[in-house]
Amino acid sequence: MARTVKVAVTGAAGQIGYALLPRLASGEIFGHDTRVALHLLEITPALSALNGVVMELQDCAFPLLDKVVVTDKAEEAFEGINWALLVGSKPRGKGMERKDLIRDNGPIFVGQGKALAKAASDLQVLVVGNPANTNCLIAMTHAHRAGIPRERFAAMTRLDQNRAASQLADKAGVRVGAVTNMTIWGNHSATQYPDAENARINGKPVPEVIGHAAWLREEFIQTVQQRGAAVIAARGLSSAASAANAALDHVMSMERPTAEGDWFSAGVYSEGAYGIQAGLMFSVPVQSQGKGNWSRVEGVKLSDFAREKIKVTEDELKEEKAVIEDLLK
Ligand code: NAX
Repeated sequence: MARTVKVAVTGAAGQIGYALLPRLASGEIFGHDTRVALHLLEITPALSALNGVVMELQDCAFPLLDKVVVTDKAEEAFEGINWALLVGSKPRGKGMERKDLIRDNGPIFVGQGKALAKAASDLQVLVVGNPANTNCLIAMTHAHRAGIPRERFAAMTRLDQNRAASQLADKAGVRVGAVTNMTIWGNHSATQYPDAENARINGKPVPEVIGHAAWLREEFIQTVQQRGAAVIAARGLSSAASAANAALDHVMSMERPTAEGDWFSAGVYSEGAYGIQAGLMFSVPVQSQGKGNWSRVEGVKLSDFAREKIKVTEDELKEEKAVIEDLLK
């Protein structure tokens, strides 16, 4: 047995946690020669529910599941971890504005960002809890002060990528594996821009394969932007299995080299590429060289239409940042 990978999951008693933990422990993510230790963080009132989840994990009898740490203290949860999946945050309540949610959840990521100083030197972080991009910016800012490189942080837009690829495959009548180069630009929110112009189906540009320019520019984009709301309307609960699946896809994409010519989407720190304001966590196309080393894909061609859409989501991220500016100090 080569090694043990330590994975922290926050909000582990929540619905995404429930879908995430068995798959992490099963060996399918880090390989069948790697043990997995789970470091589970919850708020104190949810510890009892979390203990129930841990009982279920025991009852799965996963041969690769190493230690399980259950705690309500971030410093304890993050001790020696290689991966942090920051899922825990409060959901948006009835009548709550996005701004209120940002103010409510932002402080969680100040404390957790600082506590990440306890992690292993190869730490990688994925922020899932909403508003994911801005929460990620907060956590990254505080962790960076403790010496953790900014490029170890990403906000999750993989669910949006998967949703977009699936819509395109359905329209083209192909299997979803035929869709590559799927970029989500910007925020994990209803302003995101899913980029069909640069996506490919069986290696060919999507507009050539699908043809319906109006569908690609209107219905496709809106369907992807509103997919989370559509799932809530149908299920009465927000996406959980697909969100957990996307988080695991992100982890696997970072751990392994990206297939030649392809890329995936992640909300990463902007240094001004593509004219996007520096200092935002902005989803762009990235390629991994494996083991968490990744680079932004440069030179993707953007039409005037794309630039307009990207501006809208950039403006939203600037506004979100302005709302939590004090939490970055
Ligand atoms: P749940 O409400 O089922 O679970 C959240 C859990 O987080 C709860 O158990 C809660 O006790 C815990 N929690 C709250 N504050 C915490 C803290 N300070 N430290 C540790 N744990 C804490 O929500 P769930 O459906 O699991 O969703 C979790 C988050 O993912 C939400 O913010 C949700 O909006 C977000 N999502 C993000 C997605 C993305 O693509 N980036 C998609 C799915 C999902 O909507």
